[in-house]
Amino acid sequence: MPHRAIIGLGSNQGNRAFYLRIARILIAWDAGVVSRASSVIETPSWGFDSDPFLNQVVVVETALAPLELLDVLQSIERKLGRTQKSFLQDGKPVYHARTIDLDILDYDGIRYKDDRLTLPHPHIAEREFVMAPLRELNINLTDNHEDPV
Ligand code: PH2
Ligand code: MG
Ligand code: MG
Repeated sequence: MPHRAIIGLGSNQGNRAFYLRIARILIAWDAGVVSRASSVIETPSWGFDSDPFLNQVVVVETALAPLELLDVLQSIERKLGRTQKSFLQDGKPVYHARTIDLDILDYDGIRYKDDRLTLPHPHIAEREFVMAPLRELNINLTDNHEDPV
């Protein structure tokens, strides 16, 4: 039975619309059916000083387990030229401009946490660039997940 994963796409380097479009195609190729897609919106970079982003949220019906899906998404990020990973410095995230960022926001509503992946994505509620596309798709991820992960 397929699982429902919700994925956030972001790009703020190079031909942003092209990277989002190719990412959707590679997701459909490697991960499953892209059953829904929000509009692509332009958003100011949040949490660091950089160029504006194009952001989008898609729903994917996938047979992959969460960590398999993460492997596939990271491999697509590498194929599309993503070079640097975000990391923590003194407990605060340090972000870089990127050709493509693919984040699993939710996977069947499950809670999960290890070194590589936290589900649901911990910063959904505070990020308008994620909340606006979710509202457009009528998906509410924040009510189900009120307690901190
Ligand atoms: N992603 C980040 C940090 N800041 N800002 C916008 N507007 N869009 C993003 O996708 C984004 C961000 C970390 O992944
Ligand atoms: Mg991100
Ligand atoms: Mg990411």
